[in-house]
Amino acid sequence: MNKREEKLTASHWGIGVATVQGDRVLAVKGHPSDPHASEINDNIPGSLHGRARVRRPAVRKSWLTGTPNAVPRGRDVFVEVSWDRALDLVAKELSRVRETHGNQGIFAGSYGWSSAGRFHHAQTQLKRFLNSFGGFLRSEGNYSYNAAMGLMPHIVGPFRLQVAQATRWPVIAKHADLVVMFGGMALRNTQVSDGGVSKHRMPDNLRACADAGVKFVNISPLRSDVATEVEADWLPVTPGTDTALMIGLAHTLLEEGLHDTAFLDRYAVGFDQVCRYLTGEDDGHPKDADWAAALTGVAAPDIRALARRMAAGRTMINVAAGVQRTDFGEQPMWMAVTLAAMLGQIGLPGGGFTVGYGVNANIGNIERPFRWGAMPQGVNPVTEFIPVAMISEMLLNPGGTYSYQGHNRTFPDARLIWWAGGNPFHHHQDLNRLHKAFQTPDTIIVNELNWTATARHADIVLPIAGPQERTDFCGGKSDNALIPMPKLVPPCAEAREEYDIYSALAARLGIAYAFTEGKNSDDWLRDIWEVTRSRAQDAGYDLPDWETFLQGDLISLADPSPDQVFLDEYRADPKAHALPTPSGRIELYSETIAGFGLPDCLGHAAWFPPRDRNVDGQGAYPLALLSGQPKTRLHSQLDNGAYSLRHKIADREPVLIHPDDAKARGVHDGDVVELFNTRGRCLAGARVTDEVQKGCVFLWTGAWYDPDFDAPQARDRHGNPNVLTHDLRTSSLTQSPAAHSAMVEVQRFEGTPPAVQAHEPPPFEPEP
Ligand SMILES: Nc1nc2c(c(=O)[nH]1)N[C@H]1C(S)=C(S)[C@@H](COP(=O)(O)OP(=O)(O)OC[C@H]3O[C@@H](n4cnc5c(=O)[nH]c(N)nc54)[C@H](O)[C@@H]3O)O[C@H]1N2
Ligand SMILES: Nc1nc2c(c(=O)[nH]1)N[C@H]1C(S)=C(S)[C@@H](COP(=O)(O)OP(=O)(O)OC[C@H]3O[C@@H](n4cnc5c(=O)[nH]c(N)nc54)[C@H](O)[C@@H]3O)O[C@H]1N2
Ligand SMILES: [Mo]
Repeated sequence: MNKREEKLTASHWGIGVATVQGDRVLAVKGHPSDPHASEINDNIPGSLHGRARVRRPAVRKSWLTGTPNAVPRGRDVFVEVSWDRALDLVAKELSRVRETHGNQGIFAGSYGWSSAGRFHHAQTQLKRFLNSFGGFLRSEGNYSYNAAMGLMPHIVGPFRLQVAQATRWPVIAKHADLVVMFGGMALRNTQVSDGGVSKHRMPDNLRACADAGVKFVNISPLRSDVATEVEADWLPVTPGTDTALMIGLAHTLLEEGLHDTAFLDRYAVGFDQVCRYLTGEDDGHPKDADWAAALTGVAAPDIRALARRMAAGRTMINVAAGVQRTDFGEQPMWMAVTLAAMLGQIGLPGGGFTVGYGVNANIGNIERPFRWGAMPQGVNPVTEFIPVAMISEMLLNPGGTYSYQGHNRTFPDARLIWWAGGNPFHHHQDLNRLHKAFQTPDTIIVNELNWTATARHADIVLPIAGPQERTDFCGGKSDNALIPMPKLVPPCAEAREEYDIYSALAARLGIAYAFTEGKNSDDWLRDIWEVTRSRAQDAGYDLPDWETFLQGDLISLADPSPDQVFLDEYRADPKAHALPTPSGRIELYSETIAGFGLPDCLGHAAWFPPRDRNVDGQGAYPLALLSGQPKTRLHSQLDNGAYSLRHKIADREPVLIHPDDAKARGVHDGDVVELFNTRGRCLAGARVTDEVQKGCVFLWTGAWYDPDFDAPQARDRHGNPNVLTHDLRTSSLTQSPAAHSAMVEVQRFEGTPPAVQAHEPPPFEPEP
């Protein structure tokens, strides 16, 4: 009998201490140095050793037998093959597509979070391999805060820098009176940070704010979008109407002379245009608090009172990323910046605006002291790209045109898709449309741990070793610690490290050296550690050698900027620290954007009604569907783990519904319900609660998509909101995903609900 050992493991949600016995991970608990470790760790053993693991390379039967359209992707059976066979098929197909369509025929945008780890990063590995092969068609942006990334450079500066420069929470505790949160600041989302988080600091930092007397206002359809650490006033708002609410607030400031003209004159451009819009000088519609009340469901006196309260003290305005993941999602951010400029506190400690507090564990809490080493991706000779959320659009309209950042562009023709480290059948909107789009390429290759819906839509599925089945190290993109990730157990069945898969392919394609530089995984890990070590030395830290590090505990470094205040230098000297915008100032009106002449994004922040409220003239569905990030997992990852499963209702994802909405539909807590609209339908488990605003339902993302192709609209049995969301982007400025803007109806499911099959492998057949 093997003895039990305790070893470190690390992930996007924190450091775990794993109990390992032989080839099994028995349990993973939080590291003792983490004051608020995430329970997502509890999913790891069940998922790592779950039935859904891809055990051998597998090929879709119709594709293998040369009749690729005989059975649609997503519905076909698979044939397990040897690694040699699978790699030969991949190499041959890559060569064929390159020869016939060029490298731009290979789409490897491959968006997704994959796993933490500096070396075994799925996208980096795939992109390095394809760059060695002459390049690939890429995607630009993300699903998280794409509208912010596309808009902010026009009006303030690069968004990623703003996140890193966010004012720190201890500064807010000391200086702020009020934090106004559009979309709340859900503690559940601060479990996670891209690349890893060593300590969950948010609960204690928020408690320090509460102790210091800082007040919070939660403007959100969900009461629980705010931590219990603080006492917040809840102002429920109709989803998608935050811009109108902010406009109403701005109008009150203007009407009552509470705006800071000195700040606006010195630090911003375009306030005149904003005033004309607020007062209705051009369109005859004054946009006052009464106007806003009619759109938002927030009473006019409450709007006026909030505006006065914001002007009365030091106020931080926060916008959750979810608020820009909506129709015209650029507008609430631009309006938040406008509002903050009117208050004149940008650059002061505890005042101004932030887009993104609460979006991850580290924003406003910690930053990395220097850049960690990473596997170099090489250079992509193909310059063609698509905005990330246009995947279905591209596949269904090769040669079609679209507008993006003021340019007219044409969709390329992607013949081969390769996905590694992401789950588009989790992350993309309107999954019935994506299912159609995924029928169009010649070949789809997916590297996966599990038989996700994306793997089931592939022609060739390559089984890969999981994060506990390979050696690596972790350093979060915005964290201050380095964590060893020793291999805990051998890879499941025939699963392989992705690096070894690409090395074997590179050898077949005659590009072995270009990809490997003659190194194996262990050589690369040492190289990347040495790069990290030498950068550490430049920053004044002495890191141990690789062996010592790998056998030791985490290494915590100092916080490089604990007193940071966003835009304080700009405030101190707006000439010397001019912003990287055309005017060098905050652009409340952008000549550049106005010059694009877009119908869905003007030269200043403006109100546009959400599109799904009136579908095809048939009348809107009555309930707004919100589908935020799940507390019990990371997106779709580890959905088949114990913690995630414990929270399901009747085996399905919980949907929160207000008692009045439930009563009107005869729905009781614990019932299986069906959510539907023109695009699709799914089953879910009803949780009746007044935590959610009346008129809204909240269905967490990440339940593995489980379509029943024999049911109407290929009904999903498990509760995946993306069968209901629309695939329209925020606007033609940034073409960002707008998942939070969908309308649905809900009914009780009568009869025996079909069993959920999402966590089972697909059917296999021997080779014909
Ligand atoms: N309706 C709705 N949809 C949304 C959102 C929403 O708010 N509402 N939010 C959006 C947001 S913000 C995001 S970021 C996306 C997230 O979308 P994704 O990042 O695509 O979601 P994940 O579930 O993290 O998918 C990662 C996949 O990588 C696999 N994986 C893990 N490690 C490895 C590895 O080492 N190698 C390989 N090859 N695979 C690996 C996992 O098994 C998993 O299937 O979803 C978006 N979708
Ligand atoms: N546990 C866990 N944490 C995560 C993730 C995860 O999968 N699991 N994913 C991580 C990722 S990739 C990201 S990008 C972040 C996402 O972080 P966010 O984008 O902030 O998270 P969401 O949950 O999409 O949205 C936050 C809240 O916005 C509210 N909301 C939605 N629409 C509107 C609206 O129109 N108006 C207002 N006022 N409120 C609205 C919803 O009530 C929702 O709870 O979370 C990260 N953290
Ligand atoms: Mo995200």
